[in-house]
Amino acid sequence: MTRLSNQTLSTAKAAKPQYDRAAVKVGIVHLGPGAFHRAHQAVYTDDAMAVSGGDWGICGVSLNSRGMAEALSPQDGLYTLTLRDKSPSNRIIGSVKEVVCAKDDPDYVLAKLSHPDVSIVTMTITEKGYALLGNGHLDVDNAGIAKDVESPRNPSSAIGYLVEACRLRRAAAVPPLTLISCDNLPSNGDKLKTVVTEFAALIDGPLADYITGHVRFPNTMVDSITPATDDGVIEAVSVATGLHDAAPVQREAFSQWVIEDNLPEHRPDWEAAGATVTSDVHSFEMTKLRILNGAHSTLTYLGLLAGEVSVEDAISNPTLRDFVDALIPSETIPTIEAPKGLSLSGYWSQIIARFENPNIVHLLEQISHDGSQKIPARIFPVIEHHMNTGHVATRACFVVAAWIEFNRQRRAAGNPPTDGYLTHNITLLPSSELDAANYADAFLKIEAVIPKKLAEHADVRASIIHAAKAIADDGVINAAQSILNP
Ligand code: CS2
Repeated sequence: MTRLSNQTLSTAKAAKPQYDRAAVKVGIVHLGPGAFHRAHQAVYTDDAMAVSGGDWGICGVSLNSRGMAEALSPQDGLYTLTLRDKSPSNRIIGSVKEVVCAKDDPDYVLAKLSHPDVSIVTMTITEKGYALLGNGHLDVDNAGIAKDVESPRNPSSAIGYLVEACRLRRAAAVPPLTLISCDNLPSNGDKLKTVVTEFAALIDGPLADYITGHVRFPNTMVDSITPATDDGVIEAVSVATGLHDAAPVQREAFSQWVIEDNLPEHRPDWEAAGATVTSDVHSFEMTKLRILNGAHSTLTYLGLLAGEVSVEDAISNPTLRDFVDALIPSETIPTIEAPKGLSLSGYWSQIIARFENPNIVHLLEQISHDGSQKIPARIFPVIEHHMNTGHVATRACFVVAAWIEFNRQRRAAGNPPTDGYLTHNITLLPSSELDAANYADAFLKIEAVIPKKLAEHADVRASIIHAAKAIADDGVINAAQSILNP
């Protein structure tokens, strides 16, 4: 079958970029051009160029894997966005102009990052890409960071590249960058600023001052459910569009991007594409992380322990649904300061409907990865909030227990690890031969992951250990039912 590319684009049976793509220059570098970026920020940029123009082509940079460059280079960066909702639709996105693998050509990547046409770097490098310690500081012992601090002119980590790009721009008097984190972390821009400046301070004090004073780090909230692309999606896209696309992306129709109003004047017209620019990004991000992502992690660990496969399966399981629909209103929502005018119970109802979308198969396995980087943003703050008012959030504690028990059972069964941070800290991991209660007890001592205050709270600790034992002894469904109806 004919492949999607510049040459064949006109024959695609799908919506096409509505601007002169050939004339557009690269103005954005994106680190981590996986499915989420291409289904989200790249679509906003595509729409922004269609409405208001501008040289906002994207150069996607994969730090390690060649897969995306190999898939998209023969397609001139073009790919299909397939929206899976009541009325499915296909659209070719043109904003990504090129994709490169940094390992293959680091000089090219640094030249792009320091080019005067480029003024914005966006990134989806996942929670672990920030190399943050539980205490909010840069993990200088992280292997990638330690190597880049040793040899900062030849970076290989995302943070190393960003710092070197800032150095090159400062030295050549090229205007400073705006660095936009699009990962699911609370205060993602502030966290990015911390790790970038702490790294710079280790190698060059004045560079750290320049970054603090001149580089912008807006906080953002990103949202759109984007399951990984599989063969079924590739096949369906080729049937629908008449062209073979090796790297299409699928997502739900819903999409939201809230960006802190700390953007430069010269930038894509993302608002015209539906993004919200506001001073109040914090409440949006807290709402989304604790409700949507918190519910995702809940359904994931409980669901996988119960033998469910997808988010839709899990939300259709009566006990899991009752559990998450009790947890969010009773324990999560009371901890959130809602964005002005937003009803949190209405927001939660919409999310249940999104999870029920029958046109999307979102694998729990995908969401289960890197729990040690996700649970601290999604569930711990709920437990801590209630601790501060003298209560134990038993349902949220149950989610932590399910995550720990999932981890124990997976390891005991000899499955390969899917949590990079835990693997990195393997020496601290308790033996998976321990029984559930002793494993949970030992797991709660991993200081880099579990906040001390939480781990040392006798009632919270007891609640988590009790739940882990109940899950192991009675099965997750019975255990969840007894938490719901004590
Ligand atoms: C999910 C998110 O994989 C996960 O951890 O919770 O990717 C989620 O689908 C997105 O944040 C939705 O915007």
